[in-house]
Amino acid sequence: TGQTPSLSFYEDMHPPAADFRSDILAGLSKPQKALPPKYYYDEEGSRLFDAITEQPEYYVTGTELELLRAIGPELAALAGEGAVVLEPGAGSSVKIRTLLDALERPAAFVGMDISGDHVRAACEELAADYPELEIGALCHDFTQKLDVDALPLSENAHAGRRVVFFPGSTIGNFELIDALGLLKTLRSWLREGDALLIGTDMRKASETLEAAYDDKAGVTAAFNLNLIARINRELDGDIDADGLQYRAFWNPYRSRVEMYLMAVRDMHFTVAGERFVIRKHETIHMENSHKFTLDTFHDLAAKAGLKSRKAWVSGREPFSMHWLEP
Ligand code: AVJ
Repeated sequence: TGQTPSLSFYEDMHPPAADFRSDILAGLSKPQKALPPKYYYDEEGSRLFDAITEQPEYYVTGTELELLRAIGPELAALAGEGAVVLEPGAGSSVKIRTLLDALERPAAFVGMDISGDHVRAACEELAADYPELEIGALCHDFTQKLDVDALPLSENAHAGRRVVFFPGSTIGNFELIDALGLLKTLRSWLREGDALLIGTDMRKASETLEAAYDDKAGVTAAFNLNLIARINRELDGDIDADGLQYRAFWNPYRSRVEMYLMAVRDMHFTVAGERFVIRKHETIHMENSHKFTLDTFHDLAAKAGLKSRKAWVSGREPFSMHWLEP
């Protein structure tokens, strides 16, 4: 219909399908049980994550948004007129809107996500509010090659500076070796003069960190236990969630918050027809959230061939935004 905002393009690059069953069985079979955090985000998990961002202890989302708003004019100056913003894991969210609003007449936005439906809906929502912007959506994941030059954008847009936007300290969820690989991938999308704008959470008092990842209202605990419920539902499992306690602790030696579910007693359970045992006080490793200093993040970026042009640190709980260039 004439009312539906249209995208400049939608391209399905057919990312390799994730295999929930084999990933979960493999994780539960490890000597240190572990569940891949990418499976947190089913419908209920996404709702619970949104609820986490509203908890008073979880400073990450609010702090980053505040910082992004504060540095808007500086970002506009660095990006110049007619920039092209690319966002992996995109984006009808308030963060991308804040960036687009700050920039001087951006030419285009390209959203990417492993879920085609999700990225398409998010980009269509954005298109409704940014009629001047060329907006494209890509169903794509990081492990796939991407030739940005070949995207069906206008000549005018291709001439603009590329700004790859990767907020949320998502980089912190990867093991450092994988974070390096991801930075190299993002770097490969950039030409001379283009930039990666990335948000990274910083080291701070352990009390602040442990509270942020184990809020009083129990939302983060529920977020973790939701993955157990999903396994029970989708893989015909019988894990007793009441026998698992959520624990988050700051590991200063690895500069990260580590999140676990710990068994309060021995439990036998079945998932997808396979039998498992978890012993009292044994843990399932759920997620890591790495925290950086400006220096440790710059060192990592440098290994990926990215130089720091500018970094900003939020006023209250320290959180950083980095403008990196090839
Ligand atoms: C969205 C991955 C950045 O590590 O802060 C928050 C995920 N997990 N609380 C983070 C998360 C539990 C979050 N990231």
